[in-house]
Amino acid sequence: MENWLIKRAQLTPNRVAVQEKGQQLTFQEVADRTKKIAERLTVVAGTKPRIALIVTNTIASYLTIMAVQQLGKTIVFINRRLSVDEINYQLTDADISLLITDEDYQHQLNVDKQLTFNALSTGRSSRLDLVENFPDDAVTSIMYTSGTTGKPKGVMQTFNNHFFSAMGSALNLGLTADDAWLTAVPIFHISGFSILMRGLIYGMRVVLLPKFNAHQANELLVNSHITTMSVVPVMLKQLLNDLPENVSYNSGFRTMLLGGGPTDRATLKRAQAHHIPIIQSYGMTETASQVIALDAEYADEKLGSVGKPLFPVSLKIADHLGVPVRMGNIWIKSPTLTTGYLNQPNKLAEKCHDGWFNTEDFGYLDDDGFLFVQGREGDMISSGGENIFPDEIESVYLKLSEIDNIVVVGVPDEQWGRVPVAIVAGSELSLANLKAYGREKLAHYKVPKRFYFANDWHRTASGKTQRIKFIAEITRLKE
Ligand code: S0N
Ligand code: AMP
Ligand code: MG
Ligand code: MG
Repeated sequence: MENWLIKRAQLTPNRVAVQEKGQQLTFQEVADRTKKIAERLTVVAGTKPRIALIVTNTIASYLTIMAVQQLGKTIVFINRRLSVDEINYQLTDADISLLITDEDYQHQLNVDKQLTFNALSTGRSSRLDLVENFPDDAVTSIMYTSGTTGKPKGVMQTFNNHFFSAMGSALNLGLTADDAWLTAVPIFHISGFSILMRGLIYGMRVVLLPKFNAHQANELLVNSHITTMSVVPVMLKQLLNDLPENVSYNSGFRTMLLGGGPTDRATLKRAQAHHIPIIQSYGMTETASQVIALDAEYADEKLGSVGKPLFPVSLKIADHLGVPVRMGNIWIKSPTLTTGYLNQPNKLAEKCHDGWFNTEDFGYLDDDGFLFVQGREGDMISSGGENIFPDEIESVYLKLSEIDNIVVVGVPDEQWGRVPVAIVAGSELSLANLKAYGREKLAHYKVPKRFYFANDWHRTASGKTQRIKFIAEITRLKE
């Protein structure tokens, strides 16, 4: 395909591409500024094929993302909430020599060069011919996800993945020339980055919110022309709590795209009472965002369902081996499916069978073919749209000499959906130390919200911790 940004600037040069607070840029302006940043990057980027970014939802971040694409290099998105150790692991795995961050990011990391976005607007630059094409199968972005076993894996996303994702979404949600998509989900996650790619492909205005704040978002949704917004369940709840009874969103608002984790029916009902047009969706980093979504027509009738596969996508419910069953794993076949995990050539194949990808989520289809998600295989905890794997937390804590045993489980939480709590055994354990250690070594949202001290440790005959017994006991243990 032709270079999307150049193509866009040719087709609709004067349309607004991106907006943040009072500032906005047209597609032509984005193309011009991006070229300048890319020319500066040619001097500092070095020869490695990938550049890492720690971004917030700002125009400076947006332009740098565009510039890395224009250089023909792969963007490695780093979740800014991670601890220094966690980030260094990803920088090493992705073989990064240049990391670009905003001014607010204060940590020094294991890279040859760490620059700020602002530093790219000055300094020596070199003339550059921008890439002519965005090759279909070139990897343009990488985002890390954790798993039940081992360290986080870099999910590789190609131009083709993003293109088909944008197409599938448009064919479901529709598209008009005056669409404007409010982007409060982080652009380092696929929930946010997919909006930037849709913006380029559709010629659509992207409105960036640097920090999610329900009141501020509601003000924009009520008083300005926003047609669409992406949210995870915790954001929707906060928006509903902040929205007065008799106030509704601007008349052009047509889609609240909800995904990233399960939503309770009470919240969906509250949204209906406020006449917020919710589109429930289901997707993941590996599928370059939503692959299943509920058509607005069925919002009432199929409340609680995440809908049907988007036009380019196929779905089946099957057992581990891919044999269809009534209730079981959710399997997806889609042109948006990742081409693989960085440095782990066999990992994707292990999850695939006959071209189908096993999401490791559970679900069933009702008689009309609507998907209901029932949960997830293994121990993953979904907290406010971030995935947490107990294994990762346990192995970090086991490095502490005071800890003999630890088990981390997810418990329901009114705000975040689920949160991790830990049951520990050891000597001279102090709650304050355990918390402080976690906050240093782990992303804050992964630090167990509560610690319970156990006297007896449940093991199987072979010596394995019996997680299930601890879950049953959790309410009886002493904090
Ligand atoms: C909800 C968010 C915005 C909350 O963050 P906030 O308010 O900025 O928090 P802070 O002020 O920084 O911190 C306050 C305290 O809260 C803790 N905290 C923050 N986040 C979490 C969390 N998730 N869980 C638990 N605790 C959290 C902080 O640690 C801090 O605590 P203390 O005071 O103790 O230090 C933020 O969490 C957020 O942005 N969440 C959304 C992330 C997201 O987008 N996930 C989706 C990932 N999945 C996908 O992208 C696939 C699906 C998809 O593409 C999609 C999803 C949604 C909509 C559309 C799509 C699509 O298909 O297009
Ligand atoms: P991530 O890998 O961060 O993109 O998270 C994707 C995971 O979030 C999926 O595999 C599901 O477990 C979960 N998820 C996403 N959307 C939904 C939804 N609508 N309902 C329930 N779980 C969801
Ligand atoms: Mg994730
Ligand atoms: Mg130890």
